[in-house]
Amino acid sequence: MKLPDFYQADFEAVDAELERLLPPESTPPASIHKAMRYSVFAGGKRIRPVLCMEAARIFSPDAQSAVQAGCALEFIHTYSLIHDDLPALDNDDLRRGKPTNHKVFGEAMAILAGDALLTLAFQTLASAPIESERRLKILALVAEAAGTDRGMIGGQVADIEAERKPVDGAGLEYIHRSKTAALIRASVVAGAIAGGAEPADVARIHTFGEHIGWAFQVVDDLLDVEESSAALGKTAGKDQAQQKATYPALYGLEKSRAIAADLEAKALGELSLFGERAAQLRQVGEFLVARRS
Ligand code: GRG
Repeated sequence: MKLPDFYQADFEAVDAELERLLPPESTPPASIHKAMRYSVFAGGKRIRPVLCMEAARIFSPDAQSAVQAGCALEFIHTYSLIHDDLPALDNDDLRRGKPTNHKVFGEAMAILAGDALLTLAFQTLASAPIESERRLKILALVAEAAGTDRGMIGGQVADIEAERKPVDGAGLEYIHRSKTAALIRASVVAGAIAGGAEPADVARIHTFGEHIGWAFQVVDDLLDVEESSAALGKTAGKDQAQQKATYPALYGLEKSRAIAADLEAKALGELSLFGERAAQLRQVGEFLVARRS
């Protein structure tokens, strides 16, 4: 799917901000800053910061205040990928078509680069140019989404514990909503709050983010089965090899595609009240679910 023009502009704004927020490679100790920068600039799609900016744009013409919050979400996302690739977790050599962080910098530095990016994320949120009450709300919701109770780490733990075991629909839903959807939901909710949305509108954006994030992970499960490693930029077929709990494994390909389509429809339905103001966020949502590397 071709990316819309505004996506390129958002992408460039995010990259410039990431560049500003990350210490230069020359800052001592240079090794950690090199490792952090390697993964942040390894070719990610910047979905989470773009979602954050586009959610903010529904409520405010100026998405500038959301760029910094969006970068914090990209730091958390990048840390999760670095740690997920480690030998103790997924043990992967390839990410975004490049050697994984620990393959280049060693395991110790990869662990520390992940830790440092998570820490920098909260430093970044704490200093974001957003009115203080709203900034605090964003800090709390991002911490919750990255955490253990229905957040990213909780989902990752449930994912590991479900390997090679039968998992039912409720268990699978918990994993996908926590491991992946929580951070995507936090990205749009943070953007909406940064843009000054009222609580009822924040709730709509929350439901949009939850469902589009869940659909995104169902599509990711499908891609792992349907695409090659070269097309994905990471090792394909790993879910089956590791007997992971996935939608195709539980429901088959056809039903999984239908589930992804239903989740997408539910997500996009939440935006209808915003009309044209949400046109760009809608397009990013569609891209997420239609994505092909
Ligand atoms: C290790 C704390 C910890 C958590 C790991 C999110 C996660 C939990 C692991 C990462 C691997 C994985 C299966 C992630 C699911 C979400 C997903 C599909 C990530 C890929 O996101 P994209 O497509 O990646 O936005 P790019 O490369 O574009 O940034």
